[in-house]
Amino acid sequence: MKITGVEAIPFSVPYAKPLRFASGEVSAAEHVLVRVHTDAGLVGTAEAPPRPFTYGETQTSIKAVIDGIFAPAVLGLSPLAREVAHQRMARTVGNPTAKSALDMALWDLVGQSLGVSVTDLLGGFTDRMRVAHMLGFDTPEAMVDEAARIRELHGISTFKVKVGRRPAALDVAVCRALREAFGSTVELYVDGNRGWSPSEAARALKAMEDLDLSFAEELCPADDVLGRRWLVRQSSVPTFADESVPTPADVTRELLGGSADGISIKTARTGFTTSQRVLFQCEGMGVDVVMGNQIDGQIGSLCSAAFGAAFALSSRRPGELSNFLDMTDDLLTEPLQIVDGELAVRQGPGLGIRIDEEKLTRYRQDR
Ligand code: MUC
Ligand code: MG
Repeated sequence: MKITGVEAIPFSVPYAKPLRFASGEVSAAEHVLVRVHTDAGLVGTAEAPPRPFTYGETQTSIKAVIDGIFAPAVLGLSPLAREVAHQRMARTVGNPTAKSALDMALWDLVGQSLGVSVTDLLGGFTDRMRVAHMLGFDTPEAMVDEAARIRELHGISTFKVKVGRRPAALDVAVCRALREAFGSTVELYVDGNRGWSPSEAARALKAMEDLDLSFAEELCPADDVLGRRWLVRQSSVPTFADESVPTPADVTRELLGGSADGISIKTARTGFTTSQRVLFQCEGMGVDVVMGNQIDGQIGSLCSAAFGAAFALSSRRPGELSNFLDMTDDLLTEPLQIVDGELAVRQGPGLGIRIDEEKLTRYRQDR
């Protein structure tokens, strides 16, 4: 089987409710659908969600780098030759989301050709993931209402609270309101998206000391090298690295430097091949992971779940797999369902993605 073509299709689906956080805001899923065609007639599929404010990629840049550089680099290769594809793509630095979508589409093809799911191909640990839901910036009342609604509708009881506003008292009030409203029936953790300085983060963590937070993600920027180490040393909760660790080398740097205790793995930015490396690296170093969300649509969430469920360590914690609930629509013929706080992995073969062509025609932006 050989790769005969790669399509990068920009599409946009509006959000019902924008998601706001310290580094930006998302009000439409302006993503790129990636399809890898083969001479066997099989098509591998994945989606690339650009986050310009985080990695500098845009919908336009992702399409351009795939059309102009990555597609020509993989044409004629066997989808099994993922290491060759990666070696060729690695000549171009950056562009993690574009590379990852292509990588996941290749794994989809390998799974399809063998007749097995990607979860089984990777590790086959379980067939489902517990789900954590992200609460974007709003008033304490609105965020408590949102958590109650999501718990009622989908049985989700783990919430990641977006923090990093200034003054931090706004976010402390939200976390306190959530804990008071739900007591010990919910798990809470926070994500600052680099919004605070190390000293602001230290004060905020101290003010939330009694709230039983499971961990705190990316409270201040990785470039605050000494400040981050200082923060980690005194933090009463484990600190996780997210956008500071887009590569395995970054993971090494953050962990060995004492700047993080755990790692967020996002298939949108490390695909399956590199996510696997990061996961094994964390396992080898005895470090916790969480399956994060790059504000993926249903295709991306399905990919995260497929990876998370494949391994013991990545399925241990609830994964962030519910951002698609904020979208008005999506491209799958069979929408994802979160039931009793869990998302089941598609049984495949491959990733089990089937695109509704009528919806793609409606939302694609290149025609
Ligand atoms: C998160 O965990 O930070 C926000 C920006 C991004 O790249 O991912 C989201 C969620
Ligand atoms: Mg994060």
